[in-house]
Amino acid sequence: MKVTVHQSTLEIVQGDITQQEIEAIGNAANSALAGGGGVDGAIHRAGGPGIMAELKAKYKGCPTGSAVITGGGNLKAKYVIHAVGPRYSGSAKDAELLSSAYRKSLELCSQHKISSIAFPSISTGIYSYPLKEASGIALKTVMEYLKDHPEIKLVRFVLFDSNTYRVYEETLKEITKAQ
Ligand code: AR6
Repeated sequence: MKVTVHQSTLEIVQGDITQQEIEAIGNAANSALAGGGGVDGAIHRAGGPGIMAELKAKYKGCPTGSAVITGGGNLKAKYVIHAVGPRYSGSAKDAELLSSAYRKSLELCSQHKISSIAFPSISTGIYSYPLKEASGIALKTVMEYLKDHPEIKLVRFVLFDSNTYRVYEETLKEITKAQ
Protein backbone atom coordinates (compact mmCIF):
# COMPACT_ATOMS: atom_id res chain seq x y z
CA MET A 1 0.00 0.00 0.00
CA LYS A 2 1.25 3.48 -0.91
CA VAL A 3 0.09 6.95 0.09
CA THR A 4 1.27 10.44 -0.75
CA VAL A 5 2.21 12.73 2.13
CA HIS A 6 2.65 16.26 0.79
CA GLN A 7 5.41 15.80 -1.79
CA SER A 8 6.64 12.42 -0.56
CA THR A 9 5.63 8.76 -0.76
CA LEU A 10 4.96 6.55 2.24
CA GLU A 11 4.83 2.90 1.37
CA ILE A 12 4.34 -0.35 3.28
CA VAL A 13 5.48 -3.69 1.85
CA GLN A 14 6.04 -7.18 3.19
CA GLY A 15 9.62 -8.37 2.74
CA ASP A 16 13.21 -8.61 3.90
CA ILE A 17 14.81 -5.25 4.60
CA THR A 18 18.33 -6.53 3.84
CA GLN A 19 17.34 -6.93 0.16
CA GLN A 20 15.98 -3.43 -0.41
CA GLU A 21 17.27 -1.27 -3.23
CA ILE A 22 17.06 2.07 -1.46
CA GLU A 23 19.56 4.64 -0.21
CA ALA A 24 19.32 3.78 3.49
CA ILE A 25 17.84 1.05 5.64
CA GLY A 26 16.91 1.43 9.28
CA ASN A 27 18.03 -1.11 11.84
CA ALA A 28 16.34 -1.97 15.15
CA ALA A 29 19.50 -1.89 17.27
CA ASN A 30 20.26 -1.88 21.01
CA SER A 31 21.86 0.95 22.98
CA ALA A 32 25.19 -0.87 23.19
CA LEU A 33 25.21 -1.12 19.38
CA ALA A 34 26.45 -4.64 20.04
CA GLY A 35 24.49 -6.49 17.37
CA GLY A 36 21.94 -9.13 18.28
CA GLY A 37 19.08 -11.17 16.88
CA GLY A 38 16.09 -10.19 14.78
CA VAL A 39 16.55 -7.64 12.04
CA ASP A 40 19.81 -6.43 13.63
CA GLY A 41 21.38 -9.88 13.20
CA ALA A 42 20.06 -10.13 9.64
CA ILE A 43 21.52 -6.73 8.66
CA HIS A 44 24.97 -7.48 10.08
CA ARG A 45 25.02 -10.92 8.43
CA ALA A 46 24.02 -9.52 5.05
CA GLY A 47 26.13 -6.35 5.30
CA GLY A 48 29.31 -8.02 6.51
CA PRO A 49 31.72 -7.20 9.37
CA GLY A 50 32.55 -3.70 8.11
CA ILE A 51 29.34 -2.32 9.61
CA MET A 52 30.20 -3.48 13.14
CA ALA A 53 33.79 -2.28 12.72
CA GLU A 54 32.51 1.19 11.80
CA LEU A 55 30.07 1.24 14.73
CA LYS A 56 32.87 0.31 17.16
CA ALA A 57 35.24 2.90 15.72
CA LYS A 58 32.78 5.81 15.67
CA TYR A 59 30.29 5.39 18.51
CA LYS A 60 30.21 4.45 22.19
CA GLY A 61 26.64 3.21 22.07
CA CYS A 62 23.45 5.13 21.35
CA PRO A 63 20.75 6.21 23.82
CA THR A 64 17.28 4.69 23.52
CA GLY A 65 15.19 6.93 21.28
CA SER A 66 18.14 7.99 19.15
CA ALA A 67 20.02 6.73 16.08
CA VAL A 68 23.48 6.62 14.49
CA ILE A 69 24.57 6.15 10.88
CA THR A 70 27.12 3.88 9.16
CA GLY A 71 27.83 2.81 5.62
CA GLY A 72 25.92 -0.14 4.20
CA GLY A 73 28.83 -2.57 3.76
CA ASN A 74 27.83 -5.32 1.31
CA LEU A 75 24.17 -4.29 1.28
CA LYS A 76 22.55 -2.67 -1.74
CA ALA A 77 21.71 0.28 0.51
CA LYS A 78 24.50 2.85 0.85
CA TYR A 79 23.76 3.55 4.54
CA VAL A 80 22.39 1.84 7.62
CA ILE A 81 20.71 3.97 10.25
CA HIS A 82 20.86 2.14 13.56
CA ALA A 83 17.87 3.26 15.63
CA VAL A 84 17.33 2.21 19.23
CA GLY A 85 13.70 1.75 20.16
CA PRO A 86 12.50 1.11 23.71
CA ARG A 87 12.06 -2.28 25.28
CA TYR A 88 8.32 -2.16 26.02
CA SER A 89 7.70 -1.43 29.71
CA GLY A 90 4.12 -0.16 29.77
CA SER A 91 5.30 3.28 30.94
CA ALA A 92 4.14 6.51 29.34
CA LYS A 93 7.68 7.12 28.10
CA ASP A 94 7.63 4.17 25.68
CA ALA A 95 5.65 6.01 23.01
CA GLU A 96 7.87 9.09 23.08
CA LEU A 97 11.02 6.96 22.87
CA LEU A 98 9.68 4.95 19.94
CA SER A 99 8.60 8.07 18.09
CA SER A 100 11.97 9.65 18.77
CA ALA A 101 13.84 6.63 17.33
CA TYR A 102 12.07 7.18 13.98
CA ARG A 103 12.36 10.98 14.10
CA LYS A 104 16.11 10.96 14.83
CA SER A 105 16.59 8.46 11.99
CA LEU A 106 14.79 10.80 9.60
CA GLU A 107 16.84 13.75 10.88
CA LEU A 108 19.99 11.80 10.01
CA CYS A 109 18.59 11.31 6.49
CA SER A 110 18.03 15.05 6.12
CA GLN A 111 21.52 15.82 7.42
CA HIS A 112 23.17 13.33 5.05
CA LYS A 113 21.05 14.23 2.01
CA ILE A 114 19.47 10.77 1.97
CA SER A 115 16.14 10.97 0.15
CA SER A 116 14.87 7.39 0.59
CA ILE A 117 14.84 5.06 3.58
CA ALA A 118 13.30 1.70 4.49
CA PHE A 119 12.35 1.01 8.11
CA PRO A 120 11.60 -2.24 9.91
CA SER A 121 8.94 -2.28 12.62
CA ILE A 122 11.19 -1.07 15.45
CA SER A 123 10.65 -2.55 18.96
CA THR A 124 7.86 -4.98 18.00
CA GLY A 125 9.99 -8.14 17.99
CA ILE A 126 12.40 -8.93 20.82
CA TYR A 127 11.47 -5.62 22.55
CA SER A 128 7.77 -6.69 22.72
CA TYR A 129 6.11 -3.37 21.88
CA PRO A 130 2.42 -4.08 21.14
CA LEU A 131 2.15 -4.07 17.37
CA LYS A 132 -1.03 -2.05 16.87
CA GLU A 133 0.15 0.79 19.09
CA ALA A 134 3.67 0.74 17.63
CA SER A 135 2.34 0.87 14.06
CA GLY A 136 0.38 4.05 14.85
CA ILE A 137 3.40 5.71 16.41
CA ALA A 138 5.67 4.69 13.53
CA LEU A 139 3.33 5.83 10.75
CA LYS A 140 2.24 9.09 12.43
CA THR A 141 5.82 10.08 13.27
CA VAL A 142 6.93 9.56 9.67
CA MET A 143 3.89 11.41 8.27
CA GLU A 144 4.49 14.37 10.60
CA TYR A 145 8.13 14.55 9.55
CA LEU A 146 7.37 14.33 5.84
CA LYS A 147 5.01 17.32 6.09
CA ASP A 148 7.96 19.62 6.81
CA HIS A 149 10.69 17.70 4.97
CA PRO A 150 10.07 17.32 1.24
CA GLU A 151 13.76 16.49 0.79
CA ILE A 152 12.84 12.95 1.88
CA LYS A 153 11.05 11.54 -1.13
CA LEU A 154 10.33 7.97 -0.03
CA VAL A 155 9.83 6.17 3.28
CA ARG A 156 9.10 2.46 2.95
CA PHE A 157 8.18 0.20 5.87
CA VAL A 158 9.44 -3.30 5.13
CA LEU A 159 7.47 -5.70 7.30
CA PHE A 160 8.81 -9.19 7.69
CA ASP A 161 5.72 -11.26 8.36
CA SER A 162 2.19 -11.12 7.04
CA ASN A 163 0.62 -10.27 10.41
CA THR A 164 2.86 -7.23 10.88
CA TYR A 165 2.09 -6.13 7.33
CA ARG A 166 -1.66 -6.56 7.93
CA VAL A 167 -1.61 -4.48 11.13
CA TYR A 168 0.40 -1.65 9.51
CA GLU A 169 -1.98 -1.68 6.55
CA GLU A 170 -5.03 -1.46 8.82
CA THR A 171 -3.45 1.40 10.80
CA LEU A 172 -2.42 3.31 7.70
CA LYS A 173 -5.97 3.02 6.35
CA GLU A 174 -7.37 4.34 9.65
CA ILE A 175 -4.97 7.28 9.72
CA THR A 176 -5.56 8.30 6.10
CA LYS A 177 -9.36 7.99 6.48
CA ALA A 178 -9.32 10.19 9.60
CA GLN A 179 -7.53 13.02 7.78
N1 AR6 B 1 13.57 -7.55 7.41
C1 AR6 B 1 12.57 -6.83 7.95
N2 AR6 B 1 12.11 -7.00 9.21
C2 AR6 B 1 12.67 -8.00 9.92
C3 AR6 B 1 13.73 -8.81 9.45
C4 AR6 B 1 14.19 -8.55 8.12
N3 AR6 B 1 15.18 -9.25 7.58
N4 AR6 B 1 14.07 -9.69 10.43
C5 AR6 B 1 13.24 -9.47 11.48
N5 AR6 B 1 12.40 -8.45 11.18
P1 AR6 B 1 13.48 -7.16 16.27
P2 AR6 B 1 13.29 -5.05 18.33
C6 AR6 B 1 11.31 -7.84 11.98
O1 AR6 B 1 13.34 -8.22 17.30
O2 AR6 B 1 11.99 -5.58 18.81
C7 AR6 B 1 18.01 -7.33 18.56
O3 AR6 B 1 18.65 -8.33 19.29
C8 AR6 B 1 10.74 -8.62 13.12
O4 AR6 B 1 9.86 -9.64 12.62
O5 AR6 B 1 14.48 -7.34 15.21
O6 AR6 B 1 13.43 -3.56 18.13
C9 AR6 B 1 18.67 -5.96 18.73
O7 AR6 B 1 20.07 -6.08 18.84
C10 AR6 B 1 9.98 -7.51 13.85
O8 AR6 B 1 8.73 -7.26 13.20
O9 AR6 B 1 13.77 -5.70 16.94
C11 AR6 B 1 18.05 -5.47 20.01
O10 AR6 B 1 18.71 -6.02 21.15
C12 AR6 B 1 10.86 -6.28 13.64
O11 AR6 B 1 11.79 -6.66 12.60
C13 AR6 B 1 16.64 -6.01 19.95
O12 AR6 B 1 16.69 -7.15 19.09
C14 AR6 B 1 11.66 -5.84 14.85
O13 AR6 B 1 12.02 -6.98 15.62
C15 AR6 B 1 15.68 -5.02 19.33
O14 AR6 B 1 14.38 -5.53 19.38
